Amino acid sequence: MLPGARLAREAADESTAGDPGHPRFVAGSLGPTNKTASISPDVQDPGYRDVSFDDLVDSYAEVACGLMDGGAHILMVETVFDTLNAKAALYAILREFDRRGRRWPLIVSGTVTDLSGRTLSGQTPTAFYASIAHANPIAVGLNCALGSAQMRPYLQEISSVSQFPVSCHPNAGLPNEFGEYDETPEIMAANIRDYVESGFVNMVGSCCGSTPDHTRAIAAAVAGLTPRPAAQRRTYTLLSGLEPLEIRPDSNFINIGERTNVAGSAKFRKLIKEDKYEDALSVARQQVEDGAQVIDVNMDEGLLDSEAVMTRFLNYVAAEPDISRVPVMIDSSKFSVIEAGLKVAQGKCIVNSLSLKEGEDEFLDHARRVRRYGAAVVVMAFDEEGQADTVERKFSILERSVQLLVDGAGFAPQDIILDANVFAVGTGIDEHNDYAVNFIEAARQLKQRFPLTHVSGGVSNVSFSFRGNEAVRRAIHAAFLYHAVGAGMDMGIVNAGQLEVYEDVPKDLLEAVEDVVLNRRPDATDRLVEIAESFKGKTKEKIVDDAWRREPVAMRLKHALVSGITDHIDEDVEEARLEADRSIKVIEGPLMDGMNAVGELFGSGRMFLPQVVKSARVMKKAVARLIPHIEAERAAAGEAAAATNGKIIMATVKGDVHDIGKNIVGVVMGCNNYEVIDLGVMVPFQKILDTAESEGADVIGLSGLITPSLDEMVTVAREMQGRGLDVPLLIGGATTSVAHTAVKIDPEYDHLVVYVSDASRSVGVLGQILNPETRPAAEARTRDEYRQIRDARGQAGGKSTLLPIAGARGRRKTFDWKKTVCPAPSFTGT
Ligand code: THG
Repeated sequence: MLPGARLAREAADESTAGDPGHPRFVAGSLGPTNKTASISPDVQDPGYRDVSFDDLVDSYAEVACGLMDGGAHILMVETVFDTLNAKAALYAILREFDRRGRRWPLIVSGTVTDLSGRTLSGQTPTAFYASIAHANPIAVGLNCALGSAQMRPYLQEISSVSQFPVSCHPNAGLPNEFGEYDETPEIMAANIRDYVESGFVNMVGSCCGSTPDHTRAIAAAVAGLTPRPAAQRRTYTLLSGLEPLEIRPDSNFINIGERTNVAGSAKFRKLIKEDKYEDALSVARQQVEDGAQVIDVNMDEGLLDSEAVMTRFLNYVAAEPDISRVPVMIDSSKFSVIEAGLKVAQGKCIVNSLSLKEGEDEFLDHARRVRRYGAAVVVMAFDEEGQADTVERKFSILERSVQLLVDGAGFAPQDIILDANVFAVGTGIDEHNDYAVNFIEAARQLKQRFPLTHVSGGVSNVSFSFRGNEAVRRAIHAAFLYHAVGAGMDMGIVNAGQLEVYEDVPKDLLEAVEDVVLNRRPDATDRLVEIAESFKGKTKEKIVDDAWRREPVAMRLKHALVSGITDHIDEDVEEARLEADRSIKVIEGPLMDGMNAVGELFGSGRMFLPQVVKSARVMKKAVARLIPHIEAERAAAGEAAAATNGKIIMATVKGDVHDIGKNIVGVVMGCNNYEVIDLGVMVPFQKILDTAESEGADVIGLSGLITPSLDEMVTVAREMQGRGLDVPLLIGGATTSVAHTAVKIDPEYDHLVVYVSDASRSVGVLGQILNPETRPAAEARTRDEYRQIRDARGQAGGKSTLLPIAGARGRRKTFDWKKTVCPAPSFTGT
């Protein structure tokens, strides 16, 4: 029992007793924790995680129990910056509800952290919604990070997709440069009133920087307004990776990429067995580029530790935004492997598959567990007797499965995908001749009986007997899909990018293929085998878009960094190195330009965090390639060797526990060959300074997220001065700002102090201040800038000084329209 919950409950009950017309409720909060389950903090290893799903489930279970036992009326999973953390919280909570046989009302509230309009871990608002909707909350919404004005577009998005009531509790503005919140109760109340009037929200409140006066003003502003109208229950499937995938009745056939399957691709199997995960990712990327809207991942192979390999590969996938934007289908015949996969994917996944082969009890047990992870599910047409090959058995097994899933495990019909078993035809065995026909007929009946449910199958299975003859296999797939999709099949596991258009199949081949698929004549297989030879080897290869490869090398390096492509980095770096007079110039020149472009794009919201981390890894590869040359050149010039570019001590200051941003900065710096000594969180200044001295640090970096950290940073700067240190001091973190750095921190320390706005900038700054050639200019520029900021604000108060209104108007920009030539638009209208 948590005493906090108990105290809140007592206060609420007392307050309600005094005013029975307005009952008070206690919402027990479960925060995001200070670790992220979706991002690797280790430079060397994108597959590594600081915290596991199971760890998170354990601690969330403890908190949830404490809150429920303490008397909280509602549980609230809030400030979700990484949806995988939230899914662990929901897993713990839903499991506890099942154990107690009772539900508490739930609220789930996400956080859009920057201008990219995504969560920190890279999900769009709708993708986030898809990942948590299984918890059936009484409200879903957004809180923190943004002020009431900035939150508008994201709330609008949540409101447009949510079948649940929508909540919002923004900050009182973004913290200003001194960590204060500028939105007055009036401003905030007016913005929130607008959300209600626009029909976006049902529940309102406020987060960081708000006061009881804000709450009062917000309550008054919305009193008597009509909340957002109740939304209809969603009936369309909504899956997600970093981005949502909605499947509507008018959606075209959904392609699920089959190649990331150790049993279905010799190439993929080899790469996984040889531990070549980076290369294995390219198989996944190719599928997505070729149009797969979901990727099927299967690691079932006798000699592999399938659970471990599934975990590791999906962790790698999570670090690749161009792959992880699509949902994952976790394919295994072993439930423990499926669970391992579910524990590492933040999106709404598909489990492939469950079946009745071990009976109803196990089926239901697995189904209920899948529900707690929030995944959709594929059911195969198997039962206690084995796999179904007749239409009747396919239909009756799958019908029974749907009933169990809906009534027994609480699945929505649109979260169920029926697989009526695609078996190979053209095998020469007469009993197999109707396999495709039976699938097609079962698809028709199933889609009619369960219109919201999907019908799927493994398309490449059907052509197994023509292995080795790609042209004929593709023709069989085209014909099979044409008829099955016409009957009601709306998803399929396919070799994305190698689907042939039905109309394009040569007519003679098509006829022979359809004879087999539709079992139109007894000698169909013989006839197809006869003509098959003549089509062998006739497949079109597709063209890849590699125009960027023809740009000059500096542009190629920039493109690789911005797009996170490592494929050609070695050869490009080598080319740039041969053009440069010293290898170090490649880093200082084109590579740094590329990282600056990344910083620019992130700052303006056109890149999001996982993409930045990926760029840093490309940088790491490039730098690693250059290091031996840089060393050799240094030695030849008689300069001392440097193992790294410099040693950085980093710490979250005393009083503050937040370190996710700092960890990311650490990754980015590490990728750029800086040695990072991370002292962790809540670090007193003594420890920071002692370590800096004993380690001979080149730079100290301070981080903090909450307002009191700003004062603590001033203290650290003052102590650095006191001890006579002279290393540069970097300042970063959510509430820090260039103005606070210039006005409050910089004056405390005679040596260089630099504000760094985000992780993507850290390398550019370090590069300039640690290079003796660029240091003087960079230092002069920074000092100059900070002096100007101080002057503009007046040393004393630190606040900006405002001109009187007349003075401000006197500065108005005037246009002389007579002298200005306005170009005429080339057309008018829309
Ligand atoms: N239903 C469901 N899941 C499934 C299947 C299904 N998962 C696995 C499988 N069937 C679908 N995936 C594949 C993947 C590859 C192939 C067939 C089905 C395939 N591969 C080539 C072969 O074996 O000839 C391999 C060629 C190569 O090595 O490159 O055909 O039915 N729910």
